[in-house]
Amino acid sequence: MIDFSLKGKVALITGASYGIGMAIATAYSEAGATIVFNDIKPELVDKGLAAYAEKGIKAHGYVCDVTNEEQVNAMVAQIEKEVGVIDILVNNAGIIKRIPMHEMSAAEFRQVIDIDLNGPFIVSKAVIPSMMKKGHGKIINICSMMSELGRETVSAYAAAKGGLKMLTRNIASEYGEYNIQCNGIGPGYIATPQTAPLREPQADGSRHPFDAFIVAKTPAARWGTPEDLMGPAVFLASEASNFVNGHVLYVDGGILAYIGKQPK
Ligand code: NAP
Ligand code: GCO
Repeated sequence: MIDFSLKGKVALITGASYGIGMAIATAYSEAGATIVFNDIKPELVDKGLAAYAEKGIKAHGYVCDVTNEEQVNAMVAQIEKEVGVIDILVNNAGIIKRIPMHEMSAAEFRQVIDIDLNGPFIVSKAVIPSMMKKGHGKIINICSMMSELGRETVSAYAAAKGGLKMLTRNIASEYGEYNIQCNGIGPGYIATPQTAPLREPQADGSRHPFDAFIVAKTPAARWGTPEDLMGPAVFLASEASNFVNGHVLYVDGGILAYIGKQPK
């Protein structure tokens, strides 16, 4: 019997007050897991808790900055006490800054690397010892198209998400023998607040050129939704993927397979 169930598991999804993180947490809850999430702002945690409650999910929310090792260690200890040992970690919290590289300050570059790459290192490091003791664990890093591709203005984000792909492979290499699987999900272009500026209609009501560009670039001919990530995230958190390790599963409607529309 193939086992996609997450019954009895405790899942921590970082930055999951809304967006992709919330969709993944909702899927995990539907598959039977107990949901724990954090966010950097208390008001977002409250908003997240209310949104989960509305869906009938009893989530546990914590205020914690993923770049702050002390806060992360304290949160993980508190979760272990109040909810249980974390079986599944999804490193979802992330930011993007769209600034041409020659105009970007080193401080701005560092901030993106800090949240999108150092954060997953810090949170993974905090949960791995208990996973090793328990004899199993799943770590899922939310990567990006930018783990593979570059584009104008996203140098820091691409550097961080490319690094996150390699951190994924390294965690898989280092802890596979403890029955810990670490994989990535590489979402394509997903309609969330993070990408809202790329979809904003023009002053004359016409489509944002980037919006039209993405639809043309995606064989599925549409933006993804957070719900598109639910099935792949459950697969990578479940026993069904126990021999999948160090892989990045791109959920991109086919973008990475496609050379682009040929000129008419
Ligand atoms: P989002 O809407 O911006 O959500 C990210 C969440 O992380 C927010 O709640 C954010 O809080 C939180 N966060 C930011 N910094 C944090 C910190 N230091 N500590 C804890 N939480 C923090 O993003 P999303 O679009 O749902 O994306 C989620 C993940 O998927 C990100 O890693 C993103 O890079 C990745 N991704 C997104 C897409 C896409 O097309 N949307 C595609 C590929 C990958 P604030 O609201 O306060 O910033
Ligand atoms: C951008 C986008 C992206 C996506 C995503 C793609 O400005 O190009 O925000 O980078 O959000 O990560 O997978």
